[in-house]
Amino acid sequence: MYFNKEIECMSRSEKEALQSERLINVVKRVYDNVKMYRAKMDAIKLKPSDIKSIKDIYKLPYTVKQDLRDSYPFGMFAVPKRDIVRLHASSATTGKLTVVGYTKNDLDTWAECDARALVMAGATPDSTVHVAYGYGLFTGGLGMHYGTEKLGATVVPVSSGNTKRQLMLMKDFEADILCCTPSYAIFLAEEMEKEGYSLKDFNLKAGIFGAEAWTEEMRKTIENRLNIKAIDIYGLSEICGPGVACECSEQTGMHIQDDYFFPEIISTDTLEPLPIGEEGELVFTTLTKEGIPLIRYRTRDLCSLNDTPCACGRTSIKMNKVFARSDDMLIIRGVNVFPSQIESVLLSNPLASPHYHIVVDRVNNLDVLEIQVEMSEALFSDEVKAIENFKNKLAQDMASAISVSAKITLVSPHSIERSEGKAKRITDKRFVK
Ligand code: DLL
Repeated sequence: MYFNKEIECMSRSEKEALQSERLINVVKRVYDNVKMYRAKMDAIKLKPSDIKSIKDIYKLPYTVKQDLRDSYPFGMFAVPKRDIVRLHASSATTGKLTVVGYTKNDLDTWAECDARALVMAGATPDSTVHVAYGYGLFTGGLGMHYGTEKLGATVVPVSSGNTKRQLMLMKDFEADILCCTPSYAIFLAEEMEKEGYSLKDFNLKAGIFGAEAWTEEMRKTIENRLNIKAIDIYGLSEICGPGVACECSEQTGMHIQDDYFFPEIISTDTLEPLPIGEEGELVFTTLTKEGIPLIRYRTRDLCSLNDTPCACGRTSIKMNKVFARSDDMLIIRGVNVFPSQIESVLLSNPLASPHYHIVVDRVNNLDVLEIQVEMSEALFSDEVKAIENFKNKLAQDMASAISVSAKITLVSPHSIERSEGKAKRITDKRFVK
């Protein structure tokens, strides 16, 4: 089933024609209305008329998060403020927030993306969709909310927090689709057990999980514990929010809504575009956005694209799972380590729980990596020898996967802080001294 078969199954050549027409148009609009783009294009002597098709996209300059910060709050808007009907902003650990503004058409496009995503995950107009992403300046809650309404399904706008009440509502309202971060899905599963529910009490079929990186091993863990299909959804507020891309039931990469968002992968070293299939930084150009159109926006997310035809019949290009943000890559004693590698090793061991925290420090000028892992209840009540064996095995597996030695610290069940939104899995003490 599709939400918009005509677009979702459009031939690649028709899609390319549509992308070309839209790119020509958006480049004209940003040149005429956004000072920063005019300056960037003038600096390289590029005129809007030089962009004749989507193939010319490589001529255009990149946009980075700092551009948005420098133009805080509304400097990159391409329409008068009166045409903006909603603002969102993404949290900043340092510096200013990045603010995005949507026109009525932008909101409609975004809802369309999430309606398509919901159908990909198996939702129908008869579904009840439990939205446990946060509502507010974060785009997760409202994005999935309007997508559900556009599909004509029933939305439960529960937002994040109050887990006991979430479980009660999920059961009583018979939600078949759950939307939240993957880390919160694990927490919900744990709380279900704790509160004495059985999986039979729920009507859940699928979960639409995103907003943070998660591994295939985490997917298996969630699918087993909740007995649902766990679907990956990707997005970022700068581009619109959740729904820029989403998996279908084949779970072989996320279909990018490439009639609206044109993807590229570039090398983080040379910034040159890379061929399909190679890993690098994901870059998006918004083809129809009015409020704050972005040209070749560098997302900092690392992944690869995949254009093998999908068994579901959708023709869009897909993105493979994001394995890291370039900002999250840890360099430990000169070796690049991605948190996702650590998660994969942990969750490949059936005795480990999906709760962990990574601590990096510098002791006597040497980087030290510690991985705090929660023991499962079964392991916790096991003999000391079994616990020792588990710890040694984990340390060995970790060293061969990430090529640096890590200190494994086993902690008691439920001692690592649970997250209701994006999980914070890393403390890097090296840069806070
Ligand atoms: O996290 C939007 C969203 C909400 C996506 C709900 C999916 C579901 P931001 O707060 O702007 O927006 O954060 C965007 O989160 O650049 C990625 O680093 C990360 N991210 C989002 N989805 C995924 C995913 C929302 N499926 C940033 N896998 C992005 C890996 C993801 N990382």
